[in-house]
Amino acid sequence: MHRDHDEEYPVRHAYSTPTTRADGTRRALRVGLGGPVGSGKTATVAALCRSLRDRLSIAVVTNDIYTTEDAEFLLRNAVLPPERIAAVETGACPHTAIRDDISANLEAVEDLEDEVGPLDLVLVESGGDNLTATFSKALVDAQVFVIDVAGGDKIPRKGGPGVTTADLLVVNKTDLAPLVGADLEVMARDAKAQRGDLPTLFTALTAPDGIAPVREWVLARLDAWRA
Ligand SMILES: Nc1nc2c(ncn2[C@@H]2O[C@H](COP(=O)(O)OP(=O)(O)O)[C@@H](O)[C@H]2O)c(=O)[nH]1
Ligand SMILES: [Mg+2]
Repeated sequence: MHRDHDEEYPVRHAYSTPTTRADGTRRALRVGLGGPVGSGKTATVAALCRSLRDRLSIAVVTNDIYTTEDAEFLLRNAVLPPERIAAVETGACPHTAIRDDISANLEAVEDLEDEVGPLDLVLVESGGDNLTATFSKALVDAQVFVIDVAGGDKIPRKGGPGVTTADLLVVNKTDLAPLVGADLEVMARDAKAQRGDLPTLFTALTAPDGIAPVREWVLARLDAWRA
């Protein structure tokens, strides 16, 4: 490092992409979903699509390291028409593709907007990652971090950028809490200590309309986005 002159680093991805499209219309709200493998990110994406697709125009971008498995799951379960689902194969650390070199993801989002027309909501699912995964602000407008009770009730306490800074923390699979001895009150208390005023929601996607709390949060973000 040179001490004899001030270095000016380019400010990479520290800004949000423009909120309007080339034709002047407002672009979709982009929401990123991150979190460990198996916590329920794809299940959350699927449930959100099912419960919002009749009132919103939605598209999804999935990230997998070596496969397009999550996109195939969403296609197989017909949560959206196929032209609304795009898969990015990251081939490397999943967080690189959502935080550092976001070009493949940004291109996928922009292609969807161009190809299926004006969208209200784009969901970007990260490849399963560890507790450090965060999205670039140039890729998404808001991020959701999904953990589950089966990973142990210690996870919120362990912190990390996903848990501490995500716009929404989702603690999923509460139906399993009694089976794995997870104390939801401890998880809520630790999450509060890590996150201050940022919201934490508990879900069981196995329950009827178990996605409801997350859906309401997304709709509130969308209202704020449109305002
Ligand atoms: N018991 C239970 N299982 C769930 C819940 N949500 C997701 N799963 C299951 O957990 C597994 C991993 O979910 P998935 O969405 O693929 O996780 P991802 O790797 O984060 O995308 C799947 O078998 C889901 O059916 C839940 O709330 N309760
Ligand atoms: Mg997944």
